[in-house]
This record gives sequence, structure tokens and C-alpha cells, in this order.
Amino acid sequence: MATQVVPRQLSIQDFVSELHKFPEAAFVDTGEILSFLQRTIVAPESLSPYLNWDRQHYTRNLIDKSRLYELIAICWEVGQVSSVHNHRDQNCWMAVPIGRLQVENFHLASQDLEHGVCKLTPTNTVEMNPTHPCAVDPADPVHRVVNPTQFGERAVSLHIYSHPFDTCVVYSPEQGTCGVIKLHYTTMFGKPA
Ligand code: 2CO
Ligand code: FE2
Repeated sequence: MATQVVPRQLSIQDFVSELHKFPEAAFVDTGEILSFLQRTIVAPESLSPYLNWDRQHYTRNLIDKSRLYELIAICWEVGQVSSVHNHRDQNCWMAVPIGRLQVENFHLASQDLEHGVCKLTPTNTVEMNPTHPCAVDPADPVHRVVNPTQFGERAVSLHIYSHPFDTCVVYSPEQGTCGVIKLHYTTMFGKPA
């Protein structure tokens, strides 16, 4: 019989304290941090200093940053989507303590950044919600995150990136084009960036 672990709820402060306890090796593969996220739900009310909403674009709110990782809360209005993008070969774990989101994964068949061209094919779509965190597959890391209009509610995702990165490659699967963009924080440690 399959056993199911009932996740415990932690404030974001306690969640950060737990993250600090992981050794560097835990961030190399995705299993250990993913299992921590499966056992843990961040209490939504503890996230209030990091929640900012913008009708134009999802917001990126830095909660914690070290040599090993950065932890960001992303706030998604109904209908907002990210670009299709990569994470610069860094691991990424996502948890969704508020609402639910879809991750659409793509396979990158080829990429020529110098000429800005690529070939991408969609692979699968997975739902994230408070009991379903996920890790980006390091072997096939290109994805986009979507808060579908039909879900009808705002969502907040927590992203752990190891190591921190401040640029990424964005792709247009329809046009077969790609390019590097710079990433910015909307807030840092609860204050406008
Ligand atoms: N990686 C994007 C960002 O940091 C968010 S979409 O999901 O990973 O802006
Ligand atoms: Fe991403």
C-alpha cells in the first residue's frame, strides 16, 4: 500500500531556517530539496511582506539569497504567463502555497544563440498546487509557467534557484527564435528593489 506523507505547515521564516540547514551537496541533484518541499507547506499568511501584484507582469520578490541559492516569491495575476525560458543550467524547485499553476515543459532540439534561432517541441504539462511542488528536469529544463484564466484565482509560487542567476534565455516556440534577457526583482527582502 502506498504511504502518503501529510505535509507540515511552516512560516516562511522557519522554511528559510530549514533551507539553511541543507549542505551544498543537497542542491546538486533535485531529489532532496524536492522531498523537503513535498513534506512542507509554507503558511500563506507568513508570505504577506512578499506579495505584490502588477496587472502588466508577474512580480519577482526576493526572500532570501546565499552563495548557494536564491528564494523568490512570484505573484501571478489571473491569466499571467511567463515566457518560455531556461534557468541557465541552474536547478529550480517550485512550490505553490497559494492557488495553482501549470508548468508547460518543452524539449529543446537545437539552439543557436548567436543567430537567435532554436527548435522547441512541447512535451508535457503538470499542475502545481499546495500539495504538488515540482523540480525542473535538469535534462530538459525549458518551460513556461501559466496561471490559466479558467483557474480564476491569483497564485503565488516559491522558486528556489541554485545557484542564483540574473539572466535567462527566452524562446518563441512558434517563431523558432531565442535571446538572452536580464531578470529583475520587483522587491528585495520586502522592500521595493
Ligand atoms: N523562472 C522565471 C523567473 O524567475 C519564473 S517562471 O518559472 O520558473 O522569472
Ligand atoms: Fe522558470
